[in-house]
Amino acid sequence: MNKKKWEEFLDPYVQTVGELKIKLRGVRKQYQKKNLYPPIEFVTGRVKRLDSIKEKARRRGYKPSQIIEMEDIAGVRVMVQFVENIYDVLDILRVRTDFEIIEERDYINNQKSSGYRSYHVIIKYPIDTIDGHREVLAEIQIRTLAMNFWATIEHSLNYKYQGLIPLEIRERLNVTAQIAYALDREMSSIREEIQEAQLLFEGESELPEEDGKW
Ligand code: 0O2
Ligand code: 0O2
Repeated sequence: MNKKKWEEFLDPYVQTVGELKIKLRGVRKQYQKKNLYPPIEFVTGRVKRLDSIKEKARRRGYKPSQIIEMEDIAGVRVMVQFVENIYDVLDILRVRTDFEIIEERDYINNQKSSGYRSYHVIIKYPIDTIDGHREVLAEIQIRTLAMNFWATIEHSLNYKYQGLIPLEIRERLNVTAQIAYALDREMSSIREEIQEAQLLFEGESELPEEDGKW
């Protein structure tokens, strides 16, 4: 495929990521407006890089026509403060009617051997373009801030060492994965205390000024 064809192929995925980011950020805003604790901390998204798509297609032995079967070309990441919030976000996703969940991968209870933890939800997302209606696959990753910190660092190291991280660093990464897990557990144990404090803080900062000026 030439550059223009790839761009055309990726356009629906760009649209999907954009729409999902707006919708999920909207969920956070709705909680804030009601002065409720938002289970979503922040949302990011990306369309998979071309070299990464090609590498994965090669690894999986895909023919060009099978690339649309790849689940994570469109990817959205939902960061949460506490492990419990991952399940709140899942509850929110499961009742939505604007996409269909086709698979869930629980790397929270089934941590990967690398130490990676996250909850992945694969969806079929309908989009309308001037070429008509179609459905694209997208992956929503839900993780705590601690899981995100660890995964971001590990991802950069994997990139640097092209998947062959030296043993000593790998061992240290395993230790940090355990520490991130312990941090999540400790934070969960004082969750109610923290949430109450955050709501008080948010509530105060959002009080309108008397005359709308500083
Ligand atoms: P605010 O007011 O900063 O919260 P875009 O789609 O253009 O808005 P883009 O290019 O996708 O954003 O950026 P990216 O890198 O995906 O980041 C999206 C949002 O996540 C931004 O918020 C960042 O501030 C927020 N973000 C990224 N990393 C962190 C983090 O470590 N902690 C927190 N709390 N937020 C983070 P917005 O939407 O610009 O608004
Ligand atoms: P990118 O484009 O760099 O973000 P596979 O890709 O075949 O290994 P699979 O089974 O297709 O994995 O899908 P999976 O595991 O549900 O999701 C793959 C994505 O999950 C990865 O995207 C990462 O974002 C994340 N991920 C999975 N395992 C790990 C891990 O051990 N460490 C880190 N840091 N992230 C992981 P890519 O491939 O990195 O794509």
